[in-house]
Amino acid sequence: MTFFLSYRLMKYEWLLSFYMQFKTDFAINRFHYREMSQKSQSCRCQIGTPADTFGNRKETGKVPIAEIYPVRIIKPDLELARRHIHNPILRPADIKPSTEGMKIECLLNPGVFRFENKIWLLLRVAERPEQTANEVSFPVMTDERIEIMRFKKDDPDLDATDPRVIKYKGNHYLTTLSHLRLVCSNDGIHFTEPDGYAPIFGKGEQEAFGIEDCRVATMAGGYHLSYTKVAPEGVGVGYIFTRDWKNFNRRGMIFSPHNKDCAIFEEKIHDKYYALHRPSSPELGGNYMWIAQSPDLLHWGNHMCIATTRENSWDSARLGAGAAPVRTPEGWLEIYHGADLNNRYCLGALLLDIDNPSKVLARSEQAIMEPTAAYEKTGFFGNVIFTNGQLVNGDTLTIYYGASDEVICMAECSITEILSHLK
Ligand code: MAN
Repeated sequence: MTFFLSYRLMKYEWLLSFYMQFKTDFAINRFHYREMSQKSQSCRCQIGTPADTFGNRKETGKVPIAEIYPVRIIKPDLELARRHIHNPILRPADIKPSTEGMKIECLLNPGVFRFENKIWLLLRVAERPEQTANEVSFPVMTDERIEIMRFKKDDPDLDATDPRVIKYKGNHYLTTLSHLRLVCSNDGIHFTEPDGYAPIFGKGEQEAFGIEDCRVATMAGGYHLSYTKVAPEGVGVGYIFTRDWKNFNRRGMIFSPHNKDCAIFEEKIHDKYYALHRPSSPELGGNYMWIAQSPDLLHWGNHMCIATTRENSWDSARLGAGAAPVRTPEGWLEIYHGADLNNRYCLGALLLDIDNPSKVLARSEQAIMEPTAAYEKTGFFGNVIFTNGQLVNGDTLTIYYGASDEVICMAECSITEILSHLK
């Protein structure tokens, strides 16, 4: 239930979207790199509802009241990330649907790793049946089979104002079902699906609503996958181990609901494994980043909260880890996402003590990347930059990210530059 509360805030927004889009564009252009202190320069600029994201904007029938929260952006992002000119590097049309009758609506938030001298992405692929004028339909997994649920659009019990969630008579469903798909590349930009590597689908009741946002930690001996398991009973973190990407050892849920955004460190510290994770405690506390230790990657303890949301900031509503932290001479560098009350997702950085990563040495005040490109502002769920995969090559950090919950993009940063901004 708590999982769905997080979706509550962004309904009823599309009415003001054109006006707010104009305001945001205007603010960014006019005050770029300058101090801004006006209210409401940031807003959710999602254009539309589930039905209209792909072109049928007039069919919603409901004219909701906008809930746009005033958020003060003190300064625009630090402009530390250089977006690739070929962005988006992957779109839904570039990948084949997993099953006949399904349409890929979104490619999102890939895990990233090197394997057999290539760069690989483990994409989150979100599918549903082609939508029709009168019905909302979406898939769920039942007994390892995909079942399609359908509701009439004019059913008064249906609330489909959030592109990601369907609410019906007190029950919540996802509009799409996600699985994980492998693509690989020689240059990190042009990706294709290799033969012989099967998609990874949700399995069992705990993954009835799919599997999402998989981090890949590469350590001697293999690849450690931590991903979001989505079910009507709750959202938790699953763990899978593989050496060859053909045989998978599924080890079940390692962080129970409500929890997600689990990034496993790629080396042990004082003989213990470490992971960042994001439990949600909506009544007391919030959507904060925690750290935990484990002797074996399956049993986690010694939990500590290391970063909370910050009022009036780009990360005022929730935050969560990106990929595995990067070892640097100054400490562990973690690129994380933060969202404000309007569900605008940006990236920032944390620096953690190298010997005791529960100690935060520094945290970026401004975002290091925020949605400014057209493909980051508008899409299935606009104003989103979300990462859970990256590569390190010397001083270059290559960040792969989902933009607007619809397309895959890439940007590069200098680790030294990020560290110097954290001082
Ligand atoms: C959540 C997750 C992500 C998604 C963002 C933005 O944090 O479900 O997968 O990209 O929301 O919608």
